[in-house]
Amino acid sequence: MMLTRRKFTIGWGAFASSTLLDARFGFGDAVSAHTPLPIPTLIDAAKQGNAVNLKAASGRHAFIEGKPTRTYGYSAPVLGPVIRLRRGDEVQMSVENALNTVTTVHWHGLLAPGHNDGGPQQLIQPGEIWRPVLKINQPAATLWFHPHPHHDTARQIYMGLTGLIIVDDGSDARLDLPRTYGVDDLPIILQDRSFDSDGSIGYHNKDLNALDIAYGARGETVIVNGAIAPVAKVPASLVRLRLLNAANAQNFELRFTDRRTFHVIASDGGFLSAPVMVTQLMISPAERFEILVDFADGEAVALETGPDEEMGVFGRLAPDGSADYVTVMQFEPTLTKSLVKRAPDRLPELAATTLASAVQRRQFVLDSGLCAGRQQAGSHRDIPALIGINGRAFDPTRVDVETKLETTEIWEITSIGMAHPFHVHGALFRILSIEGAPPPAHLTGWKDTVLVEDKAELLVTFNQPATREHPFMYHCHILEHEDAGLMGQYVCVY
Ligand SMILES: [Cu+2]
Repeated sequence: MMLTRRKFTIGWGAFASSTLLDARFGFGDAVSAHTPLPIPTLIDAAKQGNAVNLKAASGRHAFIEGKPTRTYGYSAPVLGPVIRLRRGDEVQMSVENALNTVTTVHWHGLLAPGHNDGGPQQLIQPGEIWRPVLKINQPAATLWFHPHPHHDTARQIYMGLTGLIIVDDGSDARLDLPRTYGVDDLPIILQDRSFDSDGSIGYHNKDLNALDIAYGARGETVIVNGAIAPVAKVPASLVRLRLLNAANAQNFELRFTDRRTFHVIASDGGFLSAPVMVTQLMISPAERFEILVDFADGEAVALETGPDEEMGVFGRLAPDGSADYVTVMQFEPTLTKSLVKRAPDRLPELAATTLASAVQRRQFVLDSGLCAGRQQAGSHRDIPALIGINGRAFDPTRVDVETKLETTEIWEITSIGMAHPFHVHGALFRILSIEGAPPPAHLTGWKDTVLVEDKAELLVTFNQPATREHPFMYHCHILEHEDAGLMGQYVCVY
């Protein structure tokens, strides 16, 4: 029932119940925010013998002061640690499932074989421990990890199961980038939640209705690292933000209140070839961007997010529908520490995209069943006609695509009904075209997730093996779409 209410607060904000308009945690109420930005524990794998233990368990966390609620986390009440892994290392992971339900852990963006990828077949039963050995062999990047059990991914992530991975290849020091974790190198995990009046964030699969699935779960309150409108005290210098959109469905349209420019230096798979200066940045579910923000002027400033333009009237965040932009978090520069002063002019060179190498062109039509009145529309108006890819819903027993190891292919993605953030496991891609045009500069680097409004062409590189027993997934990262079947699977062999 709670999701029905969420739908109305998002879609028909003007009529939202006044109980939601609690000024203490309302959007746009920047001046009242005092919660310090929570900084997740850093696990530096190399400093502990490249053995990392994670425990997925339920906990309690007060998003709203004095109103703790039931949550899930990895070795924490909510969210999880930031794990730093070094390129070239072999890491013994151990994931204990202390939940009372089955889970998996997917290393999103990590280049690992299918049997280590943590997809829906890699189930960890309650009480069991999964012990994959991860060989880290990819350039520096910000990745993340989250559950992937089919039909329960959305709920488990919503309850708090999300952590970050930093792949370190030594380039931070070479490029003199901000790199002091928790000081001038900050993880920024962006999510949105709906809170009941008692502060709880219940999410019940059985209560999902057709519209919840169609639009994905969207809340009226943005949280950053599990806190509402937190404040980060930062040095009055250049600060690196590792942005992750870990929302179930919401696109964030980020800018600073004073419209300052900032540099985008990396996307999902690693560095861009040069910093890209922007004043606004859209980040869709599962995407990561690393940005450099200059706080040398010592002025406090807020990061804010605008309406989700992909959602039309459903994209407004403010509970009363009044504000276009709402506060995500604040930054308060302190003059005591001054670290890196300026952004580098150049970053590591990116390989040119060579179309000639592509051995296949494939088409993927993502349909969330939103187009009412289509031929295949069901007899009942509230039930989406079809949620699936190329006319087929996910079937764990069916392999949809067979790729060859060490080849590249052009994947043409078409969205029907609404914009879908398309994600490929086990591979990185470059965007050849998006909405009929070459990609904007900040989307020219390596990616594993891309928001497709109408159409995108991707050059996908396959370097990781996956068998029929442990195939890779490709899917929409609106988690309710994924759980409802907007997912396919591929193998990758010689
Ligand atoms: Cu989707």
